[in-house]
Amino acid sequence: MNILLFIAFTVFATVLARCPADWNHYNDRCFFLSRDNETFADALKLCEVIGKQYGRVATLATVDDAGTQKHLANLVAQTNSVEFYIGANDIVHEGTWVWSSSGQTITYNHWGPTQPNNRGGAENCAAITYDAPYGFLWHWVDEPCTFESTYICEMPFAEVHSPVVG
Ligand SMILES: [Ca+2]
Ligand SMILES: [Ca+2]
Repeated sequence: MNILLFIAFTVFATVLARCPADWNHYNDRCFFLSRDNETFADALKLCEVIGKQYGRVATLATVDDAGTQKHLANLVAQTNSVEFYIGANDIVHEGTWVWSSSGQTITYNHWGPTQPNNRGGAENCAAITYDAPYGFLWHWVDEPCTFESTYICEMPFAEVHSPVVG
């Protein structure tokens, strides 16, 4: 490869490989905490819209290991909100929890006491919540997807596109 072209591409890729100012970087992803309260469907849609502003595919947060759970718990603990939607949901098949990002069945989980309990037969969306008297220390809760809550978006830290010229 032409060395100048290589340098130009490297610079270009580097520019893309970072999180916007109000996003938080953790491993291979950027996270964004909303201040607005939305239904699960609207939260998901808004994440996608926000991501497009940066040319990336954003969705609700995929909390797929203990490290990510701990990192996000520390982040949300600095806000005034006690509940944030994440991407886990069992909308398609009751009891089969999948991530909105990939459609893959969840493997890691951090459910709070007696969760998920699908109360009233109508709890298909997951949030992380703080309710110490009930044992929720940013544990997961399933709740109606129509509940309006703050939410966590995620998008890739680096997404390499072909340079667009002109
Ligand atoms: Ca359910
Ligand atoms: Ca529940």
